[in-house]
Amino acid sequence: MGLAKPIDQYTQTEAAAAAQELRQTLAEYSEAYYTKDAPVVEDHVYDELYRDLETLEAAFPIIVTNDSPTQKVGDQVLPGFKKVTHEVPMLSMGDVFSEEELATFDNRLQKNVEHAIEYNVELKIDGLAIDLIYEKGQFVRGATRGNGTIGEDITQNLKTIKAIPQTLTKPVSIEVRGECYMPKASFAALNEKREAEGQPPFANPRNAAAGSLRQLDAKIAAERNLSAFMYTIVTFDDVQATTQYEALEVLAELGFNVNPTAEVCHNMTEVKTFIERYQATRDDLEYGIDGVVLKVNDLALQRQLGNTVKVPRWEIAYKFPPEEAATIVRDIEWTIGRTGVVTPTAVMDPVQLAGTTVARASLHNADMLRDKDVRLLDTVLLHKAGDIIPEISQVVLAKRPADSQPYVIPTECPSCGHELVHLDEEVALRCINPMCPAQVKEQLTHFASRNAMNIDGLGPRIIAQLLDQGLVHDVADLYRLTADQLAQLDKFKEKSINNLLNAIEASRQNSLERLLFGLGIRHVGAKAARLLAEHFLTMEALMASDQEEIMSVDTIGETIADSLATYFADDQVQTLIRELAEVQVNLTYTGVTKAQAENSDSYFNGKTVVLTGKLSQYTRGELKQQLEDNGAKVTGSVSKKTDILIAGEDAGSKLTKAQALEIPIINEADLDSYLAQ
Ligand code: 1X8
Repeated sequence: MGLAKPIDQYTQTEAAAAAQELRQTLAEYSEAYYTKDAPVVEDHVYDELYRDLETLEAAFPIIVTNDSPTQKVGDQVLPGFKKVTHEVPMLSMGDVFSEEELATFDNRLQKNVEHAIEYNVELKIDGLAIDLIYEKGQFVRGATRGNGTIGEDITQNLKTIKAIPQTLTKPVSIEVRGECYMPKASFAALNEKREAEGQPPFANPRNAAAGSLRQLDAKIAAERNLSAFMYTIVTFDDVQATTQYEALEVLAELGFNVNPTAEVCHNMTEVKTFIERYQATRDDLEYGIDGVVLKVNDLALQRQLGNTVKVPRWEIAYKFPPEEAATIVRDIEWTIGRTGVVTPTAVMDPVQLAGTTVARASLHNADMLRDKDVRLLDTVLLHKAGDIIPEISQVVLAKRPADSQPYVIPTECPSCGHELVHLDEEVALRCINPMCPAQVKEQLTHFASRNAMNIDGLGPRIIAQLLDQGLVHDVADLYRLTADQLAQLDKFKEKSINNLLNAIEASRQNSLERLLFGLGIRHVGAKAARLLAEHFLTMEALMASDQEEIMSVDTIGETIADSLATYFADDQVQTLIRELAEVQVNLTYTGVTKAQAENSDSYFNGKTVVLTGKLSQYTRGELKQQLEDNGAKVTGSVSKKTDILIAGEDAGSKLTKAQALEIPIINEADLDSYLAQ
């Protein structure tokens, strides 16, 4: 017994072979124990082989198979527990993962039934199935599901759970089933304690509940704060219930803990509403759920429908998309942004996570990578931050390969090889080579983007080609491009060539703020660019100005002033600006100045305006700008000081409030005539 040699002397191939052999042996022993009721080895033998398998799989996570006994929770042999036989087998349940499959389930049942089928819809608790037997009102036996026919007697552990009554409210004999679970709060506290004591944390509440029920020492199980919901009456001489919903009421009357959320649904629309409600609010529940269970409510109809070989025909689980998933890190990629910041991204085996396939997750910066200690070939748990962005929550240390090495953070730019540095006290790692090709590509993309020079059709793919073919080195080169040169690009025909040349041509006339923003000067966003352009009017004036004058501009502070000074002091920048002038890019402000706006004879001059609802002809930003150019002050909320509300489609509370305050309201359709006034 035990492994043939120390784990660090195994190659992956040897480990895979040894693990496969162990799985086969364990499956034979398990079959003998459960199904044949004739154990061929003592419990501790099984146990040791199981641990050997765990050791191999922990050292080589890649060799783990889905059918490995280590991957199953709650249904392995529990050495040391007495076996029990379930007179009524504990079946598993069919499951579906989409509304279409659920509709198929319903249609199939409905075909054999004259009237509309009612479903009792219940939450699917993420825990372990348990079976409880009471005689004359006294709890006498509690068991796990095991393989469905033979389970383990865990009466002593279950007796420690407050939600499981020792004595019922009536002296009846009854067998019931339900789910034992660990509340989220108990789980968090338990893991905190385990980590403080240097023990490995449980991966999730379900594993923690399983691990607790598996304790031979009931004192330990007692400390784990488990709870339970009961939902099925298996046998009961005094059955009064005719529906599943009534059965739940009977269970509650007898003193069982019954989940309060069950609802009778009369059609699939009601079922869908139930599903959507709990999918959206599951995080607020104090226990984990992984779906909902639909049960034919009529118990007589349940009996009539019966079971297939494996599962009841009258119930189905609708499983929520998983909100946490485990996968293996294959690579860590570094991308270089336009300001030279390099960002690590974990590239992983694709997994399903909350409804999408995920294969990449940002690690944000080198510090976070180091803090989380993510390494190549690590198994990691993923979740979605704010329900959208995939994020690595933790490394599963138990599955880290034995020969794993800390990930070495690069010291050189992966694009140009220039040394990477931390500027000031920044967390971000930067490539400070201004000629770095990856940065130049990002800079050009930004330059052409909508809020900058707005060159339609000049996206990252075209820019990459222009750079690769050496047609462009910096933003000034864009204005020297010819039709012949563009014809060299992949799939670029006359029409695309003309469109792009026209878009580039048009951008020469842009007002200064677009160029200032497009240059990508650190800390100079679209808003600061506009304020600076409006104040200085020309690039020349801005470049000649001192810090003090820059900081005199409303809301412009030292950070921006410093950044501009550093930027314009650079020889290469000065050359670039000269080149832009040479290729006739406009370097002056052509927008409306504050003074002009204040003197505007527009209807909106001097008025406080609020925008609400969906606009179709303008973006919010565009309309706000235009109103400000007309001398208006645009604010966010309606008050007595509001002069005008501009309301688009589907306007909500702001519209109601404006109506209540009798503030003039302008629809988008009428806006043009007011703006023309
Ligand atoms: C499993 C579960 C069921 C219910 C809740 N949570 C579960 N994990 C329920 O019926 N409310 S039924 C069930 C099964 O039959 N395997």
